[in-house]
Amino acid sequence: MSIAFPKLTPEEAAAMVSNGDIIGFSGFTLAGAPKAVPAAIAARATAEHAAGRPFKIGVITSASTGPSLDGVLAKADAIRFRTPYQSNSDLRKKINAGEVHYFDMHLSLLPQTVRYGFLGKLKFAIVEACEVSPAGEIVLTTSVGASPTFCNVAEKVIIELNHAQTPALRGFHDIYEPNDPPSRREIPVYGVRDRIGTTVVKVDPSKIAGIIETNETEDSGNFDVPDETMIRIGHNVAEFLAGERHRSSMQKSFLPIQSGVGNIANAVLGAMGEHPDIPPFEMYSEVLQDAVFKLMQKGKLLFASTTAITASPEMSKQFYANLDFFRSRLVLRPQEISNHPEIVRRLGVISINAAIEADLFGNINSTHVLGSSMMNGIGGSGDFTRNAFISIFVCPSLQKGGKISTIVPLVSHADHSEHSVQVIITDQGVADLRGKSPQERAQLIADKCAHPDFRDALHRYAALSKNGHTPMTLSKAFAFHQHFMKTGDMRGVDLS
Ligand code: 0RQ
Repeated sequence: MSIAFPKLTPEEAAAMVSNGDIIGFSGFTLAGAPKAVPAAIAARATAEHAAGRPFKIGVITSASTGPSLDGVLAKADAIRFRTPYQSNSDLRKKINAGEVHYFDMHLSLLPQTVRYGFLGKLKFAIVEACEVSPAGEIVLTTSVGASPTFCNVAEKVIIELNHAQTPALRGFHDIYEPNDPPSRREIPVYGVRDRIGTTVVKVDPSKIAGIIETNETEDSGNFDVPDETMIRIGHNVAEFLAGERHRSSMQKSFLPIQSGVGNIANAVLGAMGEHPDIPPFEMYSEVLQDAVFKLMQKGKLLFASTTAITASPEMSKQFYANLDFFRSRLVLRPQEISNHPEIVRRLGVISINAAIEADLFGNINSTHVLGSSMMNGIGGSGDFTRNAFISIFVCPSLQKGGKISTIVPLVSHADHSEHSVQVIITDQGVADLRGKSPQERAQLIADKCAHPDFRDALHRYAALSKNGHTPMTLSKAFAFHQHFMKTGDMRGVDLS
């Protein structure tokens, strides 16, 4: 392929970046992020700092990226602000030390927030591609995320053409951007498989500042082998959904599934695949992990819509070895479409996301440990939860060797309110909160979801409140957390 654009080294690309620039990078849950230019920007920051000059950039991505982007930039103190989602441990440390300004956003809203100009003017979009045409047609790699918007709004586009990614990825993507208000129309996705856009991102070729040719493998991780607790959570979810076919209007056809990131999500999907009463189904989700590809190979998953593919190295090998098989079974959409509330509600998506903690009323904390330490971010969990046919949260009843109860009187940070959360499932059981008052919810959640070590304490808490609609006692609402902060263990909490 002839390249009509300036060929740059990563260092030449990094030299174009100035202190204070805001950059939109491709990359969603490690998938499809540029790697060479971020490393060169980090080296540039280190050199500038050594020379006594300030150098920090605003970093907007689609979702989390790995050590090659968030990691190197965080370690080089090169990040002024960061949004919308992250999961890299080096960056997390800087965020929790107050050295990086991080703001956590619903992922479906990020592209329009950028287009509306709320985050400032993007100087560059830096995106990974597997093919670029002289006409400015870019074939993205393993994620779409917000890249079409970044390319659209940025002053200049820099492309990492990664030869480790095959151009045979062409055809997986479906690129579509809605108009902004007042010209916004409905988004015409009426079924999981509908394609409404183009296979390439089209940019004005004069905006392409240069191309960096690379040969870099994806940042990736492995999933833990599910332990006993995860297996029980997976079993409880699968049993609940199998039963739901008889309880609700889902009798005729099973509805599309959304599933979050991480080990628990992987285990839950695995369990759904094994359950004899769950028929082959479809997914309308934002990220596809290993379990999804296994379900497709088994014929249990018929089709998946997503914005990113986040597979382990072993599963990636299988994916690339069977591209034609997967091409006919999945579509990669922009996150604005994969997570769009309008479509989630229209399709009747069943959302399954993991929680850090849940309270007796059904409020969910997805993001913070002990109210103040950021873990990852809300990601797309809010996009799906608020609009789902049934919204489910899962978590183990205990964390940190039994010292922490994930079921607490009141969450220490609220991401999803009792009004959006319908079902909570732990290794202990299922609390179906639909149609339940706060008093009923508190009893159900303590009985069905809490670990026996904490059940009595939770009931004692609920019994403290003698008046009012919601069994809340403000002076004791954080007793579990306070006891942990004092003793390193929630067990033995005093509720007298
Ligand atoms: O800590 O890493 O030190 O072992 O949190 O927890 O149990 O391994 O579970 O990997 O599935 O992650 C909610 C974080 C769960 C994730 C969360 C500690 C725990 C462990 C990880 P270690 P597990 P998972 C789709 C939708 C928010 C975004 C979202 C997440 C580590 O699912 O980020 O859903 N979700 N997006 O020990 C102290 C507690 C804890 C706790 C967990 N109560 N107190 N530590 N941990 N609960 C994806 C996107 O939108 C991109």
